[in-house]
Parts: sequence; structure tokens; C-alpha cells
Amino acid sequence: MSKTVIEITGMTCSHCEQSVAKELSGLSGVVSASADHATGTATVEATAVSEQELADAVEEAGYKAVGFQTLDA
Ligand SMILES: [Cu+2]
Repeated sequence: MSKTVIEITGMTCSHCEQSVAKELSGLSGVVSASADHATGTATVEATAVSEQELADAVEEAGYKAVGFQTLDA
């Protein structure tokens, strides 16, 4: 299991957080996902997911992933 913090631009309220978290949660391999517009980040716990898949999901929600930090858990 790994934890990834995604830097995201464009989130301005809790609705944005929900949209991003919902798209990320829908990816196979993702166990949990949450987003925080105040810090402009989303945190994903996953068994196996690529940065490209995460970036695509963020874009699908209408925002842009600009950075990734992976923390092994
Ligand atoms: Cu919003």
C-alpha cells in the first residue's frame, strides 16, 4: 500500500473536494481518497495506481494535477 499526495490547482470549495475525491476513489487499486481545497492537495491510499491514472482522474473531475509526492506506507 502506498500513499500519494497530489498537488491540484483549481479547487475552491468543498464541492471541488468531493468531485476530485469521487473520481480518484473510482480508480481500480485506490483504497481511499480525500481532497482539501485549502491546501490544494488530494491524498490517495492505493495498492497500485500510476501517477498518469491519478492525473487523468483529476482532469476528469475538472482540475489539474501539478505535482505528486509518494509516501510508502
Ligand atoms: Cu468548488
